Amino acid sequence: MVLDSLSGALSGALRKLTKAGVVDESLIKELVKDIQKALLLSDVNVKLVFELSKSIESRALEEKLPKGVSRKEHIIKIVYEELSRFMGSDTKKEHLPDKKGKVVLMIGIQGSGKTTTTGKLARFYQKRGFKVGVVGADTWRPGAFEQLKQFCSENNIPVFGDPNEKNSIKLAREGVKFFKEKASDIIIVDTAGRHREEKGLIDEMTEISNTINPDEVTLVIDGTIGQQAFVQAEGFANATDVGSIIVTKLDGSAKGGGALSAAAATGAPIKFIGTGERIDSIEPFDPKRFVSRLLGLGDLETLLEKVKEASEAEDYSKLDKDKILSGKFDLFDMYSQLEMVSKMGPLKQVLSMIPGMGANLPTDMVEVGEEKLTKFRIIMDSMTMQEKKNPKIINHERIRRISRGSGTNQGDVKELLNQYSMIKKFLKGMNKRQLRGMKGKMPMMPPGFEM
Ligand SMILES: Nc1nc2c(ncn2[C@@H]2O[C@H](COP(=O)(O)OP(=O)(O)OP(=O)(O)O)[C@@H](O)[C@H]2O)c(=O)[nH]1
Ligand SMILES: [Mg+2]
Repeated sequence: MVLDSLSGALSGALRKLTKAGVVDESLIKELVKDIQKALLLSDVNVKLVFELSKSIESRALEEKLPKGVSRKEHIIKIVYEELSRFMGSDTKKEHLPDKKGKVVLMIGIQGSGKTTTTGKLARFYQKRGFKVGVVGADTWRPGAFEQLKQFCSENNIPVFGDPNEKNSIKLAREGVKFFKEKASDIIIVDTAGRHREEKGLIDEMTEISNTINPDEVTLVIDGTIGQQAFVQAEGFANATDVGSIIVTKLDGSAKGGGALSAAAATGAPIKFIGTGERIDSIEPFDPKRFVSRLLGLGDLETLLEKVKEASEAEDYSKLDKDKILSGKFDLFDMYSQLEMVSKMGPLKQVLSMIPGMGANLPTDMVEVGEEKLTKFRIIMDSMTMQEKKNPKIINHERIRRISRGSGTNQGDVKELLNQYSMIKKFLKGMNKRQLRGMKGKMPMMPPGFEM
């Protein structure tokens, strides 16, 4: 999951609280200390950590307990609220374009992820039914246009550009004009991150901005730089009117907490986060949901949204949540499940959104790639209907027959069956109520969080 270690440490701190006998001042202080430690390890700025812990501590000690709420619940709520605020829950953000022909200018330093994020954003809007257009106005990076075009072409996202044109301002102007004439809903302009000198980069960015007059300037920041994000964001904000921020590479970054809190501290809303190299690895950033996931409280809404999105993309009417959760599912279900999950992103990432899964996901839940899916399909084609409906009957002899019939080896067939029983066992163990109870405002407590 995104920010694995921070999430583990924070949910560990909360678990300690819920397991404790009495809640007194020293316990609260210990909780605050644990949270401080977790944040500092994630490269959050010391001053920010200090401010946050002070407000958690004083609220936890001084606030009157609302009726019907236990002291522990109240403290968890405070931690949740304060951390959400810390991640920018007070800033207003609208993820969908608020006007037709909206022009978004992407800026950021070299390698921050502008080009990748441009494609991801275009895909995000395209999936939601918007007509998108992408403009490549990076004339500095060798092969910049090719990179952008290649990333977008898989999904038929139209890209405007010219690898031989050296004038980025002209490209930006013509590209925006081109897509406006095509009545695009949203036009995203990718710019250069490298330049001979920093001043040149800022000048070019300002000139492009003045020429195309974007509705929104989006700053892309590399999440692996941690609290340095603040200085970088301030630098850009001084030169241009930064309307939103996207923090990338939060997958596997140990400093992600620092980057997010630093970006939030600039006051510009963080609208999206990048969670991988694939075109679908982008998530709208909602501090409340994010923090609830970070704390191991689960984020069912995001999960359901993703499920909905994937099933809308193609019709997976076969998918029956109750059937899956009860563990009574067959190889057909597994296949459509895996197919859907592969559209949503790594399985582990998806599962981490289920309340209670938190950081305690089984590490052997492997990611199933496209290639493997194809192989699984071929193997399944060589199975009888009975075998697909009831994989239990597949013994050694049948495995041999299936592998021969599908031109795969026996290990492949066994892998498919292992995958099946692992997922089945895992889903069976999930409590249905865990999924249903998440509708309220306060996130549900995972198991082991006795109140
Ligand atoms: N793991 C991971 N990698 C990312 C993410 N976003 C971007 N990258 C990778 O970061 C590298 C740089 O991304 P680009 O999109 O080319 O960055 P850029 O800002 O356009 O770079 P310049 O054009 O040189 O300024 C690429 O290898 C991307 O695949 C992310 O969210 N997660
Ligand atoms: Mg680029």
